[in-house]
Amino acid sequence: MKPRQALLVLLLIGLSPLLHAQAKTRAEAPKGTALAGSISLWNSKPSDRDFDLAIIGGPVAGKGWVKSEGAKALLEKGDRLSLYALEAGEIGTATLTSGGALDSEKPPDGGESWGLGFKARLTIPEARKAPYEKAHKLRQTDFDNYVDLPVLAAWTRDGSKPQWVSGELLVGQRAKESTYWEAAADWLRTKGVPQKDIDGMQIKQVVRADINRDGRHEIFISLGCAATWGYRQEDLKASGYDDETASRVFYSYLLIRRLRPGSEQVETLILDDEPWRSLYVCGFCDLDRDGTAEVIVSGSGIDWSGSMLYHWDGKRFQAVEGWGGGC
Ligand SMILES: [Ca+2]
Ligand SMILES: [Ca+2]
Repeated sequence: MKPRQALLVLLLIGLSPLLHAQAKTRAEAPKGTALAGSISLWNSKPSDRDFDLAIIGGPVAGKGWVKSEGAKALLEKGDRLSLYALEAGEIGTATLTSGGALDSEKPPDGGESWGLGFKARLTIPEARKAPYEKAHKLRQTDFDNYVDLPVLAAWTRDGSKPQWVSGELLVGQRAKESTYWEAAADWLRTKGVPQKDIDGMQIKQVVRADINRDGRHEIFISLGCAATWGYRQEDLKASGYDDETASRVFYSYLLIRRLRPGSEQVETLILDDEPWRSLYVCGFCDLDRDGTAEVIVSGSGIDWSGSMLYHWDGKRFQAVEGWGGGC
């Protein structure tokens, strides 16, 4: 072997771990870098003022799924995000008017996640005003025409259009009963919830969408017991329930009902089962472009209000959790 050839071989041997590491990183990296967040429009006109925009997180090439601090470094003042209402489609843009701020240096509960918030100015172009008004009207409640319109915000690093997927709000704020009630009640029975507590179930939201584009709908059902957690705790104590029974009486779920892919069998997947909070679908967007849209949700509960997303890892939905701010 000539000296130059030997040098080349040595060089390649020296580089091989690096080349291998790079190949491995690329294979594991999501296909795009993108982030999702949410804004809640509480009875406000978009031009009224700056809004609080909560960023949850998203896939980052070479890093996998990031949240809060990892997402903070990607966005800066002046960046624009696309805004989507569940069924109305793109309604406009949010332009960041501040840098990102974490709700706290350390999560107050010692957990892993903390909230990332920005201020944003919203722009609804003339051509999108009609869909925006339609979405706004759909969220009007019987309570003094109060409106709570959750809006999905999406950003891609390469500037491409976010892969938003439309949903259909089947049961929302005005719903009193639902054709999904029986299906949910059947499912609660399998969980051992006593009948008298099933009778008090509330279906809070039902959303239909085809998030994996196989031509079949996934149905998202948010349900819970009618009474609030605090009230029921005292109620149960007075009634002498033991802990095990109490755990079945308090319930709050975000479920997916769907036909198992490649089968005609109905299956129920649990996205969230924390009894102390209620989660609602805010929108769908395929951030990592793997063909299945992520589910962006928002909600509130005891000492908690925030937004999260779920991504499909091929076997189950994995949560990326944020807290505080947003809708
Ligand atoms: Ca589907
Ligand atoms: Ca995806």
